[in-house]
Amino acid sequence: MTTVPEHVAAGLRAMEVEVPSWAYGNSGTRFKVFAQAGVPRDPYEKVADAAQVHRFTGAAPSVSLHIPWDRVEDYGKLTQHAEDLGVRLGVINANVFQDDDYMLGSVTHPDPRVRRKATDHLLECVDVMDATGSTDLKLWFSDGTNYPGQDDIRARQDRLAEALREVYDRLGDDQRMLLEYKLFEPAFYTMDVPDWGTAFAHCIALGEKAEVVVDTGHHAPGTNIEFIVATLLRAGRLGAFDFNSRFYADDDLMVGSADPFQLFRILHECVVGGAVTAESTVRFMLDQCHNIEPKIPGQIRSVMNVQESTAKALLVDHDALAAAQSAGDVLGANAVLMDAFDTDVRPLLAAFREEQGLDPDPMAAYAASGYADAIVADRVGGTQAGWGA
Ligand code: PSV
Ligand code: MN
Ligand code: MN
Repeated sequence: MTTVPEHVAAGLRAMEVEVPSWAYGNSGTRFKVFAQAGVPRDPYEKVADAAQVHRFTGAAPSVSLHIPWDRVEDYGKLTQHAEDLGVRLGVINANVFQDDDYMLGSVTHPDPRVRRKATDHLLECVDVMDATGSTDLKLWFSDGTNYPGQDDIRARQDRLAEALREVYDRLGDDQRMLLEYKLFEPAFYTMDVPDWGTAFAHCIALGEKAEVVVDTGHHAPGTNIEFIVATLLRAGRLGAFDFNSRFYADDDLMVGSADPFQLFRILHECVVGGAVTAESTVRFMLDQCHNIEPKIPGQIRSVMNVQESTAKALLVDHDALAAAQSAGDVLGANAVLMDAFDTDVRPLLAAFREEQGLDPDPMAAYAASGYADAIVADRVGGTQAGWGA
């Protein structure tokens, strides 16, 4: 029987992955949405599916909402529903990118009427946080331009700063603003928050309650994401991750599927930076779509992938690493890291799950549970994930 070192168990207990409500709805590319049988018809059913991921992994106790995709009449009822199912509502994601008014931008739009409408939506999201008890507001803006000269780059930054300030000032003492950046798409010449530096600059100007979100799919190919993570952790401004995998752009594939080594390197920096502890305020979220694979198993697999990379990062021998680094032993230091990465942690994770009273094989346990058949029988006419809905 594999024994789980206590510091590894403590880190794994601290690694709580937040799942996105939109992962459970139908999704696709701009070419085709493939409908799957049994997908949720409303936010209540999305939360129910998210609860299955926690039931079998024990590591996904919260679910992010996206407003208006998950708008409901009674947020207290949805909060209670989540609690009844053993999970809680997490980050509230604003959506100012799916309205005709936002063609030229939302909070950076040249027209003050559109800016007002967008900012009002962000303020509505803070109201939702008050109702659900969510502590974090996540902001991603599709704002940007397609052509040089289309709009004034600096004026757009001023408009962005003004809107962020208004929303920041509305936050309660225990609430945070998490600002997400993205290099390109849907705008192709300039995005108004294209990179961590722009997000960081706005967060610094706003105050301590503003932190940066690193979505792993939002960088240029070859970008050293773990360096960004280390830098933000060092500055105390890493608020959260949107985890996913990509081969090309913002592919939103399962985290750890395209490049498990990159995920390990990112999580190593998180361990070094103290982000994988019970006291950490860094949120580890998934932002994925399961276009061709079944959605709940796709989420379970993703949580397991995060756990595997976390376990490997926790196994790094930090004393040996520090000794090799200070001795200038380049190959020795690299070997310490690679030893951890090359460890097969699956038996360790199986033992960890058994210690928690879980099935050691979450994928098989979910498949055997009958839940997938039950939702196909129960739910007729599932909706899209939000994209195009
Ligand atoms: C934008 O690409 C993004 O990563 C933002 O986080 C959105 O809120 C999310 O995708 C929607 O899936
Ligand atoms: Mn994202
Ligand atoms: Mn994205």
